[in-house]
Amino acid sequence: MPGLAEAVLLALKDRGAGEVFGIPGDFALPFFKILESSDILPLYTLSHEPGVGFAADGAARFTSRLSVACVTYGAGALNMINPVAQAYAEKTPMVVISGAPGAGEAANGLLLHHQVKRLDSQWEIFKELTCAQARLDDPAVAHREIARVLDRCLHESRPVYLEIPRDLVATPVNPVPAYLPPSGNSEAAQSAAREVLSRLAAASRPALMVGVEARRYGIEDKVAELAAILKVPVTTSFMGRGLMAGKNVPLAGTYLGAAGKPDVSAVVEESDCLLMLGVILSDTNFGVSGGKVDMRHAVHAFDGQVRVGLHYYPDVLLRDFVDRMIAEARPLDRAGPSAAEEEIGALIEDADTLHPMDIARAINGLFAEVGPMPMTSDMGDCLFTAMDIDNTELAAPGYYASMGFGVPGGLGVQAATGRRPLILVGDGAFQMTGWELGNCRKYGWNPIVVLFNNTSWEMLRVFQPGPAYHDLPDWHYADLATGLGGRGHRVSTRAELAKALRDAYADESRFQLIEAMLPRGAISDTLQRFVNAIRSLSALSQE
Ligand code: PPY
Ligand code: MG
Repeated sequence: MPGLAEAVLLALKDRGAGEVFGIPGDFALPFFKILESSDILPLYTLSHEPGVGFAADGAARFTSRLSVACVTYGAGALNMINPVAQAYAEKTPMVVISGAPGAGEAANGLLLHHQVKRLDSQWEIFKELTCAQARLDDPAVAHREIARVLDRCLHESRPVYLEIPRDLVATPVNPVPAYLPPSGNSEAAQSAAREVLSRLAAASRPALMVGVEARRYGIEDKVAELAAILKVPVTTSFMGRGLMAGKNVPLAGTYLGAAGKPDVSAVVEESDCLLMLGVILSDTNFGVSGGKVDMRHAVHAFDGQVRVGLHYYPDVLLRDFVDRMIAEARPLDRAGPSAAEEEIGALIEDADTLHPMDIARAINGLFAEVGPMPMTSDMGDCLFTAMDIDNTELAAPGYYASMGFGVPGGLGVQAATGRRPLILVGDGAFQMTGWELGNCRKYGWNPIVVLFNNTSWEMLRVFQPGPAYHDLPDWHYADLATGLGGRGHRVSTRAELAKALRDAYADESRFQLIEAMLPRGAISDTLQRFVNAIRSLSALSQE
């Protein structure tokens, strides 16, 4: 019989986990020791727990597999609350493993270090952030508890929480049962598919919007197949930007409501039957549409159910629903107004000052030459700028919108996929988690980081012009790269940016930090439309 820690690791591996991100602490030391000596999954340590959570999140988004974030009790786990909350909101299957006090340790009447109010304060907090939890304090049932929690993680594609008392890590437990795929109601999937197909056929402007669940449940190819049969315009949600990249589906673009390109918004808002597959119905995905999407004529397949107008089919797996649609779909041949994304043109390599749109142009130029790289983006204008990078795999916190994801998320992508990522981040977010780049050398990671340095919390300035606290000092980040084990490039002109990108791409020996100096107030076209939209909506509501 395996010991408890080993049983957890074997079950994780059996369910597809490829690695563990973590930071140890004394309550977690016994688990970490077994993690290393058992050699079941590789361990990547980072510097601060938020980085651990973001790295695991980035890994899961790219691989569509379980990711693992391992921390110690209290000071460690509570440091990771925000990334776990984001993973919950944005549906990433992250397994949080926390060390915990041993069974006898609570009995001596003293407060234990790292304890908040009660010994189970952390448990209560994580209950709110995860979709299933287990405290593995009973070796007789641990195998079933581990399977229950890990299976839920995959079924719901949301974080789960496992707490391991430090004195039990080597206690023998029964082998964990194999993964049990979800069943779903196939009859409901069939009826839903038929109703939706007939609604689509009756519509004059049917359209498809693809959201993150398509990636989470690994069915982008099926969605592409369905789109190819139906021949209707295809869009992605804001969160889903980067989905269907390289899938040979003519993509009209990414829906951003009034912040988006008008022809893409028209496809969605003028549709009389919008089929949303795996789309998170959030304000960032829909809010700036000013209520223009008519949900009574829309179909929303999400979180294990299919909503058709005002009724819904429960217990329908997205995969089954799409399979049933593929089986019976007929071409509708309503290609719609636009089948290709608008181009922003090539970068002019001259001595002009940089604008965010030049960064999009420069990256498009690089990808055209060398092929696309997997991307992560932080929150801020870098993410809005990414909307003008040709549709390329992109993971970003477009809904929960935490800062700090970009750099550690990208490291997670490289750890989990072995692919060299391109990371977009602003100076504000870089100050939070950019230092995790110092861990690249240890693991041979060599991301290219494009740091949008406008010496501001520029996006906040956009929401609330005026206050001086939006100004950030110029820390000369590129100069710090050498000390962290990478190479820095500070660029202020379009020609310098193009050269730095090429040099960075050619130098695979270490991470590359391209610090793109941007004037305050220079914002991407999308952020500008976003601002205009918000202003005109708030003006309308004040009338
Ligand atoms: C996300 O950002 O959460 C996504 O799932 C979108 C995505 C698209 C392509 C690659 C990885 C993630
Ligand atoms: Mg900034």
